[in-house]
Amino acid sequence: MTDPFTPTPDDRFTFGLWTVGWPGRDPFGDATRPALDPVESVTRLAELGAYGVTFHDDDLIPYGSGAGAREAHVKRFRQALDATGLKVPMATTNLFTHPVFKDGAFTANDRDVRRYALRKTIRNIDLAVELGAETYVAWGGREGAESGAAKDVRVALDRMKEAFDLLADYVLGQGYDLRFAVEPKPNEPRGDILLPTIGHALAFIERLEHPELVGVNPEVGHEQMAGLNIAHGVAQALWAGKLFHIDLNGQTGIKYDQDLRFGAGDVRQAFWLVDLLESAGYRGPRHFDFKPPRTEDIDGVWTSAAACMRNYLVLKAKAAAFRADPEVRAALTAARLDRLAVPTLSPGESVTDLLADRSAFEDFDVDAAARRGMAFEHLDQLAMDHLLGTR
Ligand code: XLS
Ligand code: MN
Ligand code: MN
Repeated sequence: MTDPFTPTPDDRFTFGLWTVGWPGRDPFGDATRPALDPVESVTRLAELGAYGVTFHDDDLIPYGSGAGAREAHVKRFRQALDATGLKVPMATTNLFTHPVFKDGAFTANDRDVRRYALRKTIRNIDLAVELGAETYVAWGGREGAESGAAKDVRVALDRMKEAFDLLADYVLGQGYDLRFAVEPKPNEPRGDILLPTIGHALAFIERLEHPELVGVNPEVGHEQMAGLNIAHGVAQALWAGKLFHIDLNGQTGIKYDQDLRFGAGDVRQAFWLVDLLESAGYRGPRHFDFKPPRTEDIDGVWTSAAACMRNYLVLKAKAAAFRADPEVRAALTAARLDRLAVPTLSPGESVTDLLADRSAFEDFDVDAAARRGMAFEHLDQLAMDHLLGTR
């Protein structure tokens, strides 16, 4: 019997080259694994059933490569893509490793650094489009500060807007079919990062000249680093029509960015997130941005990558079983989810009508309404039973 949790390209699972390729260097220790050739990553990920790969410019073309070397790296990569059928739905820029970006890229205090960051980004946008990418992620890891006066946040946001406006103009001018996805993160590597949460990013996007070209790329662990509920954040992004991409991984609470494999960490939030993505009909790639722990050798890397996809498919099956369970349907009705879907005012009803409605206030039995239980615990326990495999 085939394992029902074996991924296929139809599942649209994608991985960053920097995820499986992470050699395990952290602030306290050296690399524990050798560098991984992007071509090997493409081959192995295809064998595991992935749909595509994504990259930062410097993951594919080592920083500082000359024109000839650059061309050779791209050619080998393209050949591996052709041989395996893997796609490149997204790409992004490394604007954080080189010391020149120590005070940020689009919002660095130094104007020449900002201009360089824009050029580096545009160069990789051209390559991303050539390779078929539809989404360009922008994670501003170094856009931030460790101290108060060092960054005038309002002015820095002006510069951030300037950068996105310019990039949107560029994409439109070139006739590219490419949208941007801002990736929020509250901190690390900066003490505080600008656009720290999904909500901050959504508000920022509305101030841009081309908001239609810009959405978000929420990362599970990043919202959880801020103590937030990732499923709620993603739901708001969906509500705003702004879920352009997603970074799936695992995190246990408010601490450093753990980048655990998807499903590890807060498994309940992972369950609700998969339930949301699947029931909302999210069509984009399911992109894993995780780091196989530095305890692992290369076999452990592929075990960890395969587990990201397996856990997604297991949670997808469990969420579907939860939604299809007749007792869950009854519990949803008992919890009055159907009532939430009914608009608070009737069609055509005005505020004057509401004020005239004595049943809404004067005759409303507040105490009786306050006594009604919501029956949420039963509903949640059914979800727990599905998740734990006891239903
Ligand atoms: C780091 C981010 C990064 C982005 C892409 O915390 O998750 O990997 O996804 O630059
Ligand atoms: Mn992360
Ligand atoms: Mn990420």
